[in-house]
Parts: sequence; C-alpha cells; structure tokens
Amino acid sequence: MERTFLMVKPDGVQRNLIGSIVQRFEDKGYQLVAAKLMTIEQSLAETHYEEHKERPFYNELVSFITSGPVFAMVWEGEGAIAGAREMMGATNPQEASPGTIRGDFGQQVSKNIIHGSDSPESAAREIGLFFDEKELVSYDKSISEWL
Ligand code: RTP
Ligand code: MG
Repeated sequence: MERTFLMVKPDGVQRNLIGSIVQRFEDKGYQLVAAKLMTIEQSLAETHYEEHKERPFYNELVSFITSGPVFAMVWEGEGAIAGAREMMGATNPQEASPGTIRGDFGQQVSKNIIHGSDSPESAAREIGLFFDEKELVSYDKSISEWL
C-alpha cells in the first residue's frame, strides 16, 4: 500500500475547500493516515521547496505557502501517489481538466489549491518533513461492523 503527502495550500484553506478536497480522496477509497491544520515556518517551506530553489518563482512560492494555514495530510491507497496527482490535475489550473481539483477550483498557477508528492521518493521525504512517525495512524476498516 502506497502513501502520499497532500496539502491544501493557504488559498484552499481561505476558500473553505478543505472539506470538498478531503471528500474527493475519501470517495476515491484512499484512507486517511494523518492530517493537521498548521502554519508552515520559513525553514520548513524552504526545505520542502528545495528542488525549486533556482526557479524564478521560488521566493513567491515560499512566501505564499507560509502566508496562512495549510491542511497537511497523508493518504494511503493503491497507486495513491500518481492517483492523487491525476485527481489534482495539471500544475496550472488553466490547463487542468474539469473534474480535477485544480481544474474545478483554481485559476492561477501560483494559487493552485493543493500540493501532492510527485514520486515515491518525494512522498517519503515530505511525509517525514511534516509528520512524526507516531502521528501516522494505521488501521483496518471493517465497514460492515458499523452499518
Ligand atoms: P506541487 O509541488 O505544489 O504539488 O505542484 P506541482 O508538482 O504540480 O508543480 P511544481 O513544478 O512542483 O511547482 C511547485 C509549485 O510552484 C508554483 N509554480 N509557479 N509561476 C510559475 O510559473 C509557477 N510554476 C510553478 C505552483 O504553485 C506549483 O504548484
Ligand atoms: Mg511539485
């Protein structure tokens, strides 16, 4: 079972999209492993976006992601890393298909609502940056018991 790190960015939190976004991943059948509302410190933002350090939008990116609370999550599921990226849509909401999160909710590349890990390596790295091992909750869903 694969785990991925997903995060509702400050624009998504401000626009009350946490619930809609969580709903999509639950509907897909992925399982929530961890979640928290938090404000990202400068140093964590710089580390998280290290790969973009030389890009012209790096400063804007770091300043945006630290500008207000984010909703950080770990989700688990078969093929969840690539699957969640598909559900997010293209980086630029102008190019993201309808039906995707960015396609349905976004307009600007710098305010594209959600972050998702792009590979198994970045998923492991980002989960470790944002969560302690003890915050990751593994459990079996025996749904019939509750119905
Ligand atoms: P993310 O890391 O947030 O999940 O997005 P991504 O993989 O689809 O895109 P990535 O290439 O990793 O870029 C990280 C974030 O930088 C912002 N960006 N701005 N102004 C620009 O041209 C530009 N290009 C990228 C986006 O907010 C993107 O999510
Ligand atoms: Mg990325």
